[in-house]
Amino acid sequence: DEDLIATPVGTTLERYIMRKQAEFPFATGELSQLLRDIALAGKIINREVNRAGLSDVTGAYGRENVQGEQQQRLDMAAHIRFVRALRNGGQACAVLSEEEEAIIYTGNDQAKYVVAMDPLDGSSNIDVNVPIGTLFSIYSRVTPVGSKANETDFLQGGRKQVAAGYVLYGSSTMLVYTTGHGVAGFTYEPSLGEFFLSHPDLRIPATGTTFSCNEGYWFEYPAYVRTYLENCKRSRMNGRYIGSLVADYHRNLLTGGIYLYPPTGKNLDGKLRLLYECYPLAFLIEQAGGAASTGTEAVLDVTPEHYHQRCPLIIGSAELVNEYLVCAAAEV
Ligand code: AHM
Ligand code: MG
Repeated sequence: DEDLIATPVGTTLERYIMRKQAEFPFATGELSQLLRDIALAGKIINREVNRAGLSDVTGAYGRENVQGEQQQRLDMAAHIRFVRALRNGGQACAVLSEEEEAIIYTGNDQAKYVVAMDPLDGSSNIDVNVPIGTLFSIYSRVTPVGSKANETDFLQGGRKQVAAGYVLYGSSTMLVYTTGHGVAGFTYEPSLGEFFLSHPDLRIPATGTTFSCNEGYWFEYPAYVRTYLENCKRSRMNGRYIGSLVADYHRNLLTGGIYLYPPTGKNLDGKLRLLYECYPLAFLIEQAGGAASTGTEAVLDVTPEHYHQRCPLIIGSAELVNEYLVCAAAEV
């Protein structure tokens, strides 16, 4: 029977990137190569994530393994892998990572791009076998090629991103990205070691029935946030919160819904980081027809001031985000 022997046929990420590049006659291929490097890093991290449960056997991350060597925590290992892949790939001159305070120079001063990333987000979920993700955001540098990159390259603002995306290590591993011409999703076929195009043009439904928020902070939330959440419950929406940003975002992207990390009494800017968590997802959601807001402005319009700055994130189906904004405006 044909179906039984069918292997996944279709467009590989490689072929897709080549095809897209051909649509832009003046493209030099450097961004394409950078995306390939990121995909490779994603595959390597995927391999580590998949055997994370064995870390107790071989020496837990952050502890010594049987050979008495210090094992890296998995999020730190992902950081190292990523930086190495970008350094070897040659297309990024500097990298900003959640795992390190300062920017990291790759030594490729001739390269055109800088990359901000969270190499492994949702680290508290690693030990309990819950989906985790990698987030990335890419800018063309504004400093001259050949010089050392600096903070002006990273603090350009969300609207200046040239590409952004994530890898989700879930029940299957997926790479989702945009270069500002819609959003494409690829699913990893581990036995072939390839990402295949599985979601050619991802669009988020205009509305949905899922809200994702940590209600444990209920008493920390401003009154309008509680009003909004009560409205969600009154209209019998489903509460779904994994506590892994990429996974919560991805589910809502496919089915329609809203993810909220609002301000709390203690953290007026919430918890999530602007440059490598909020900006890339905001770019993706706008490209997918949805919205991302802080409650007062579009996330992509927030002025970046420093590398690890935080930002409230209300993101998902446009109609749901608008309803939140109505609650926020009524409060003032
Ligand atoms: P991390 O970067 O330290 O892993 O934190 C980010 C994670 C997100 O993946 C998730 O959405 C959020 O923190 C959950 O936070 P909380 O436990 O406060 O609900
Ligand atoms: Mg993070």
